[in-house]
Amino acid sequence: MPLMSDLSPHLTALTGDLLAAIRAEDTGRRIASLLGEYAKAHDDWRDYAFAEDEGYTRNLLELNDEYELLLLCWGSGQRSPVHNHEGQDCWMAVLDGPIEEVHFPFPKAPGPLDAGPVRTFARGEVAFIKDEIALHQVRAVDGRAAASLHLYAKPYGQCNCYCEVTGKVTRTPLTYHSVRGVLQAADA
Ligand code: CSS
Ligand code: FE2
Repeated sequence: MPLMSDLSPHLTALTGDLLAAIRAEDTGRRIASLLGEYAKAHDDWRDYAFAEDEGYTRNLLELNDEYELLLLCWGSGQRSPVHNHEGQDCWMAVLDGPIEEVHFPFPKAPGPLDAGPVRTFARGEVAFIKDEIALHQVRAVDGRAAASLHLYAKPYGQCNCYCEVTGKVTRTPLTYHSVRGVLQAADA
C-alpha cells in the first residue's frame, strides 16, 4: 500500500463514512448517496486534481482492504477505453461535468463491440456499474474538462480493456498519477 498523507477534512469524513457503510453492508443506494452529497457540496477534491494532455489521470485518495477511492481528471474529449471492473462494484460520482457513459453488453462472440445505452451525468449524479451489467466507456463531453470520484469495492490493480473495432482484449495495469496530491513517477 502506498504511503499516504492526511486528506482534507471533507474527504476524510467521506472516506470514514464510506468505510462504515461498506462494513455495515449498507445498500448501494447509501454509498451512492454519500458520494453524490459530497460531490454536490464540496470542492476540496481540487487539491488532488492533476490534468494531463496525454489522457485522463487516476489520482488515489484512499485505499484500504474494502475499497479504493480515486479522483479521475478528464481533459476535454478525453475518454477511457471500453473496460470491465474485475468482478467489483464501481460507483462514479461526477464532481465537474458533464460526463458521458456508454454501456457495451459483454461480447458473446469475437468481433466488433455493440454500443448499448448512453447516459450523461452532471455534477452530483452517480453512476453504478459491475460486470454483470455491462462493460463501459466514460468520457468528458460538451468541450469541457471534467472530474469524477470513483469507488471500487474491492480495490483492483488491473482490468480488461477492449478494442471497440476488433473486440481484442488487453490486460491492462491500472496506475496512479498521484497519491493524495503527490505526483508519482511515470513508471510507478
Ligand atoms: N475504470 C476506469 C475509469 S471509468 S469507471 C479507471 O479506473 O481508470
Ligand atoms: Fe469504469
